[in-house]
Amino acid sequence: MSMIRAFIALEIPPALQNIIAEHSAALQRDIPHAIRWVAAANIHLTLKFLGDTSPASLQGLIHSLSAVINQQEPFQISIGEFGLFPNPKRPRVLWIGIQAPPDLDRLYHAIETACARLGYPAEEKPFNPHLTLGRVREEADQTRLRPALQNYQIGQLGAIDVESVTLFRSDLRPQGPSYTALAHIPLAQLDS
Ligand code: 2AM
Repeated sequence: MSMIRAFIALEIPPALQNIIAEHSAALQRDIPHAIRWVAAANIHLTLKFLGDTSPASLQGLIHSLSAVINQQEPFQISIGEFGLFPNPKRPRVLWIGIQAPPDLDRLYHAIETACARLGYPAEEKPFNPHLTLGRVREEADQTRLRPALQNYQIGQLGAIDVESVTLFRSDLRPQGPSYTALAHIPLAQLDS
């Protein structure tokens, strides 16, 4: 049975994806060819990269995730400001930051623990929530890239109500990855 490349993420509403894409397009005019940009519809906040997962294990995975995600109350996050991995001197990944209450960290750790119980390797790096905008090409001229990124101000872009977590399937294709939502797992329902 062929494996599914899976990951768990928060979806970004299309209106915000489009605002982000406008910034990518503006930067692209300044630094053409330097960055492989993430398609607007593919921008998300990764919580856990699972990698190869057997289709037979998906129902169990969704069940275990639901049990912990259902315990968390909805919350709001804001997005804005640039960041660079691993450092601004030699950037490899360009991202937009997340401003979030401790709820996001709690959600992340609950998912990490549920996945560890199912045998997925624990993440070694500390959680650094971000939205990847693009990845710097090997051949990019860093002397042009750095000032362009440092001079471009992105500011605050908006807020997102986090009410569910999405399990995604990723299919790698020559023209770029294709992401398909396999399940939307809701946070706790608030009494109205
Ligand atoms: P990102 O959030 O930094 O972009 C789907 O591949 C998502 O899982 C990507 O958005 C990616 O990171 C994240 N991811 C984390 N670890 C990964 C890995 N080892 N291989 C591929 N993607 C990974």
